[in-house]
Amino acid sequence: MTSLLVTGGAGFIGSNFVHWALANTDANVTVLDALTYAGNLSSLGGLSAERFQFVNGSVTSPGLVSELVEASDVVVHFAAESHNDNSLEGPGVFIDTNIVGTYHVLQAVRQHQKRLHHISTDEVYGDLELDDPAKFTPATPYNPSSPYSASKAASDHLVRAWVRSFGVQATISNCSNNYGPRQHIEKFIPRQITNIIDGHRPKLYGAGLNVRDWIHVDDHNSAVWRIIEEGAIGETYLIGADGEKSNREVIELILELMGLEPDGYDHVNDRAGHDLRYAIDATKLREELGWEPRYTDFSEGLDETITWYEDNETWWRPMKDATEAKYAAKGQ
Ligand code: NAD
Ligand code: TDX
Repeated sequence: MTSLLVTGGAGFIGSNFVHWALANTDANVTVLDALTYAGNLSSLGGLSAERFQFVNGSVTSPGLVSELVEASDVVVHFAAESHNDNSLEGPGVFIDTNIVGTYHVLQAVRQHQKRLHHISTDEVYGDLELDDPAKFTPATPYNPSSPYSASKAASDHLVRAWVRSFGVQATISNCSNNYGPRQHIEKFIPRQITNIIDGHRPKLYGAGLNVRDWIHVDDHNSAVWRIIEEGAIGETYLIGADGEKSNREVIELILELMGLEPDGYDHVNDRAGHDLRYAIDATKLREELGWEPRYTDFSEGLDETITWYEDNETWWRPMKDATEAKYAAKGQ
């Protein structure tokens, strides 16, 4: 039986990965998570203690990371500061967690000769024009725009260097925008759903023409598992499910699915340096590893996600006022 060490497992994608892995594999899971504002222990509620344990700590603590890596077979490294808007307000913690934290994970897997899968983002490639037929591929040059994406790009480079220079057994995946249950309400889709539940109008940055390539979090995680099992060491796989939509289209769809007029939203201040469009070409993952997404109808996945937030107000309510106060101070 495989022992997984999942860093950042109390966050959005990590917690869904833990639920997915316990349901779909026979692996044991240890989560290492610092429980920052983005970590939520209730996202890991109800899991069997026979196959799951939680450790409260940081990837920036080398001794703890080394001890936990030594006790595991495979490390799945999700832990990161993940929100672009926060990286514009305070980039320092992005450098510490995303770059220095990844360095400590790499040193530990190097020392103990363990398999690593590094979770990254399509944002490392910068952005595309709206009318550009191109999509990101593994050959696209790195060109990150924000402190967040630059810190993730740096972490990818460290992983590649540790593979090449020290023979670390690692793979990397760069995924597009995820949606689904347990996503922090600072992010676009859950922010708008919870605003509507509260009787407030959704908030669109600028004109809202920016395009994101949406994928359901369970599809991201099934791809991660496929790469852990069958990916070639040293390779990078792009994960995406052909889900390009403008932000305006997404907000209109959320309003419609929640029974409101599609024009019932406000335009607010745009994000500084706002990337225009992301789009993933996942041919390598699909053809070499035979992966396929399960959620091919965005409207259906979005509807399920809306239902999750409607049914789980106790999960998000404690964060709502503080999250909105931060946005209000920036006219967003
Ligand atoms: P999230 O912010 O919801 O969760 C991050 C988790 O990491 C939290 O539980 C937090 O407590 C933990 N964490 C933060 N600093 C830590 C530290 N120093 N030590 C240990 N734990 C720490 O983020 P997410 O959206 O779930 O993203 C997870 C990963 O996936 C990140 O690496 C992110 O770059 C990547 N990613 C996210 C998306 C997306 O759409 N959300 C898309 C592609 C890639
Ligand atoms: O209220 C909002 N209104 C709005 O129009 C918010 C919060 C966002 N937006 C826009 C900005 C983006 O164009 O919606 C889009 C999505 O925004 P975010 O949810 O902040 O995601 P993004 O910046 O695209 O980054 C996400 O995808 C890639 C994740 O947060 C990253 O962790 C991941 O790497």
